[in-house]
Amino acid sequence: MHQEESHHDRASIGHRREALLSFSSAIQDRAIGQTGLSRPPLHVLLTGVSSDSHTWNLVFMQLLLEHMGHRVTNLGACTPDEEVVQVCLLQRPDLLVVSTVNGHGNIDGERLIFRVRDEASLRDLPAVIGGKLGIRGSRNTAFAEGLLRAGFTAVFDADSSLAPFEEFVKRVSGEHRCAPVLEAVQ
Ligand code: B12
Repeated sequence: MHQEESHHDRASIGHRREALLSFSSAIQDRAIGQTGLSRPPLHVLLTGVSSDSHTWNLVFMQLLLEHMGHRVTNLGACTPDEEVVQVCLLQRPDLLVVSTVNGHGNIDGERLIFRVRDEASLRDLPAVIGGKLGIRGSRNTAFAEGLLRAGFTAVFDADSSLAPFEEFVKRVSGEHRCAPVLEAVQ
């Protein structure tokens, strides 16, 4: 009787797993259909920088990306650099989005992206930073060049509209899929 039950349990777990898989693929199809995405959603890793305790910027960015049809892992505020790197290595997101508003973003962001690019397998990961990059208001754009040189793929200032960011995400979604991790053998 006990054995029968466990056989039954296993069968029912199998059915449930199948049902879940078809459910999640239905959700994905629906997401693609509803958002007009012609490709599967991106997995976006969203994070604040280590010193920044602001959270509404992260909530806003998560909602924006989800509204575009993408899947977001939000690491929240004050995330240590090492945690961002480890989650990138473990989860292999398609895009890293760093949001910062406390004014230290140009310093913390530069240190973070140096650390990310230190990992050979994360060198090509599309990674952007945006928000209030410093404490110079509209002159924060001056930080963009340094952040790009440090390794970010794109930099967005809070004063500009979100359209360029949305365009960028669409480009990543169309042209880049998370490649299998194949490190170049020299
Ligand atoms: C609410 C608030 C707080 C709350 C935060 C509560 C919370 N849970 O988040 C509290 C009171 C805790 C707080 C604390 C501090 N704050 Co404060 N805070 C604000 C305030 C009033 C609103 C921020 C907010 O929630 N906005 C709503 C969200 C949705 O908008 P957002 O953050 O601006 O994000 C938008 C853009 O920046 C952009 N964006 C953001 N990230 C990204 C990323 C990408 C890729 C893209 C494309 C766009 C983008 O898109 C978003 C939507 O438009 C702002 C002033 C203001 N009016 O902006 C100051 C402000 C951000 N804070 C400021 C400061 C200095 C601090 C403190 C350092 C103060 C202190 N001395 O303790 C601390 C932070 C300490 C720390 N370790 O970080 C300054 C930052 C200075 C600067 N950058 O020039 C501001 C600008 C106030 C000011 N005018 O001086 N703060």
